[in-house]
Amino acid sequence: MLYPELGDKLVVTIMGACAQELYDRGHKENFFYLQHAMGLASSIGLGLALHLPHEKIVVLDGDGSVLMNLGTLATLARYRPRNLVHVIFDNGSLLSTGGFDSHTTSGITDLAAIARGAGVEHVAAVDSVVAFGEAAIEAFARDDLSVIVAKVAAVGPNHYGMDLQLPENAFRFKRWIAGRKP
Ligand SMILES: Cc1ncc(C[n+]2csc(CCOP(=O)(O)OP(=O)(O)O)c2C)c(N)n1
Repeated sequence: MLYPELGDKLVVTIMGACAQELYDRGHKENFFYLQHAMGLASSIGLGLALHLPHEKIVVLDGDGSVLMNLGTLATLARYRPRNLVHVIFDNGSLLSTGGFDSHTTSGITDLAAIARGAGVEHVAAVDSVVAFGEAAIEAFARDDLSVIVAKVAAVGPNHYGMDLQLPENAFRFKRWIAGRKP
């Protein structure tokens, strides 16, 4: 559902299932898959958003990754980039490394509540495809920081691997940005 909307935006994903699913849909030069640095996709997204105010930045994140860098939500709220959409796919699991339960399992930790408490004004918590689509459309149209926490099943791709290493992805992503007209 998201993929057709991402062609003109800077997209940063976490590693693992999220990156693989986007890559398998068809890589684009405006996609950056942040390998290894668990939790920091939204921090990279914040840097991009602040320095490229004319671009729309989309971060595709996971619950385990956000839990590893919870301070990111407070930092996002503090700097409030108007051009950043932070999507957290909350599958309650560290799916990419074997499917261990995360703290959001069984309703223990509520990431949307944490985002609101951190000071993010526009937070959507969704658990259906339709509600997700509506939240995404609103967030892309909104001229303000948006966080979407989407409850999803802990189901991922049946394979991992990309013909694109992190440094090459980073160089090409940077070139794509440089080639954009302000
Ligand atoms: C600091 C650090 N610890 C552990 C890992 C190993 N690791 C890679 S992906 C992942 C799970 C990510 O979970 P989540 O963000 O919920 O995404 P999901 O895999 O469920 O899509 C882990 C533990 C890592 N890359 N970095």
